[in-house]
Amino acid sequence: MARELITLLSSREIDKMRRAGHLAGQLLHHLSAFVKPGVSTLELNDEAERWTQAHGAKSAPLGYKGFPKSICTSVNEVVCHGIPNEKEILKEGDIINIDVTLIVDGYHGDTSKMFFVGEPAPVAKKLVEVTNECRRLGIAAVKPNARVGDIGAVIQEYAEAQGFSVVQDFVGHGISNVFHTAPQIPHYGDRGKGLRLRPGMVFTIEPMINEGTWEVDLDPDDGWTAYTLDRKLSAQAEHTIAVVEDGVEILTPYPGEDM
Ligand code: EYL
Ligand code: CO
Repeated sequence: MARELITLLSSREIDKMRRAGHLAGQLLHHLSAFVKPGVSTLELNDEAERWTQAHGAKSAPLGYKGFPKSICTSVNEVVCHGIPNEKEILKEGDIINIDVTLIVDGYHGDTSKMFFVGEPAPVAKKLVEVTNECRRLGIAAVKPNARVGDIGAVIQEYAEAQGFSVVQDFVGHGISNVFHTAPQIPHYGDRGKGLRLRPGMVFTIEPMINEGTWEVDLDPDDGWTAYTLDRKLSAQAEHTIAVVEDGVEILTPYPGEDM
């Protein structure tokens, strides 16, 4: 495997990542109050864009590779990159991932979280809990001298032990003053393999966990929306993290949660 150049961020740059990341976590928390039956995913998008501008930040997804909206809203069988739409109305029992990326002072904070619309079915509740635990375990594997494969291994082992599958077509990514850069962070793999982690590396961990098959299917019309191939449920949880001397720092904390 070819060696890639991985940028190490200075503590000044990590300060900027922290400011962008904390604001992104606050935006997710703000949007949580709007998630209820009868609300369209476009309304969530428009509230996100309004709040982002009011806080002096910029939405990174808007216009990125032609993406048409400010956030991704991925409901039920949508794996990721769902496009907010006025005709998509949340209903009782839905699960939705809201994925936000803010730019503050040139640096990016990228985070996503699952929300329940009313009361979830038991399998939906378990899928979301397992997905949150996958993210927690992946983050807990991060420290200097650990390897990228350690992250994927703990996520894949836990998800599969719980009877679910790990999406392979989308991975975590380096992030800084650019939205997506090296390294890639698969949410599957082998312990002890891959890039060795060093203080100053900053990347996302964003496992997508499926109820059924891990295979995905891109929407042929919009070219963005990824569905589960079997149209069973999918969930995702994302943080931007920094490798620090004594372990890991979550740069996108969700207010009131330690993860
Ligand atoms: C834009 C562009 C196809 C996002 C993320 C929006 C989506 C699909 C072409 C990653 C990659 C968000 O938030 C993200 N990762 O956590 N592309 C993204 N787009 C887009
Ligand atoms: Co994201």
